Amino acid sequence: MKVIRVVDSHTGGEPTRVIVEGGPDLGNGPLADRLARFRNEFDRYRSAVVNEPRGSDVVVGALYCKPDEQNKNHGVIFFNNVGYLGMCGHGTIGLMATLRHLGWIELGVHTLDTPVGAIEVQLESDHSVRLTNVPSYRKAKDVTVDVAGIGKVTGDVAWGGNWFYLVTSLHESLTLDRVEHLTDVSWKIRQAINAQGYPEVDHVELFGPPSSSKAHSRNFVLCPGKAYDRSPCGTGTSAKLACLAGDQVLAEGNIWVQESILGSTFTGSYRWLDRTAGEIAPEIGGSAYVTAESRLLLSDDDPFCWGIRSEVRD
Ligand code: PYC
Repeated sequence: MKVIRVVDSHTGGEPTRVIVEGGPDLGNGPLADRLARFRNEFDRYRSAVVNEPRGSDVVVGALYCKPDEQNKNHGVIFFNNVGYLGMCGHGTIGLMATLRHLGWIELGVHTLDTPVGAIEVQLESDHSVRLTNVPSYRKAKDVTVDVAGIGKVTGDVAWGGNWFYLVTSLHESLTLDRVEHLTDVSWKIRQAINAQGYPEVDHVELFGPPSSSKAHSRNFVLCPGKAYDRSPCGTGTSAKLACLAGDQVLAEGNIWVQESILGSTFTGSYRWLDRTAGEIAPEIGGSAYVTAESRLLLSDDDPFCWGIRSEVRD
């Protein structure tokens, strides 16, 4: 029997399950190499931790990699019901709250290695985190796609640690009772943008007016495995900030408050890294709360020991 120790948290309603002990041994090279090993040799651990019967499509997993002699920084690999994420904003906030809960880190600034680059994370209190994300940029502006049953949809393709299609032309009402419809629409949009020369896009984001007067925008974010993000999405907000910067809608240093479909918020701002290339350093702030500490039991005689592998439905 294998035992995996995990700590669960949520960030603006979106869950993160951090493996703190008993995960696969990926060695101690660069995080991108460790991710390749995870994917190629130990993928069943991903499924065992986040998929049913122990998890659900909504859970984002995080394999925490302790600093060691060779790697002085904390490290993390994020994953979900269908694969791996480059970076994860809500997951980073959840990870920091988890490490604080365990007494493994102090308040202050920490460097966190991810497969797509190192980020700087400031733990401001037991729950509150501010992170400077990987350099983010817009790859293509005003890309129009013809979406089956919907018609023409326009948006921007941008990187914020994951790839996003940020829809600008569609004005759906973003309320929780419409999640099934929003998922359906976003999934069709994802298929259309993937077919039209952007196969890398695995998140689709819709925008609408916020419900709070303190926020600037509300979003609905469809994740790669067809779950929707309960949080405002840290990497999605980073991609959005790159577009707002490029369009001169938000000035360097000014605050953008992004509201999720639940009404939870992240603050965002940015610093220019390269104006010509449209590259920014996004800063994202949010809070997370620990919800459970568990020991996952993996026994060989359990037919669903390694999780129910969910294929993405079409
Ligand atoms: O916060 O970056 C994020 C994120 C990505 C997928 C779910 N949450």
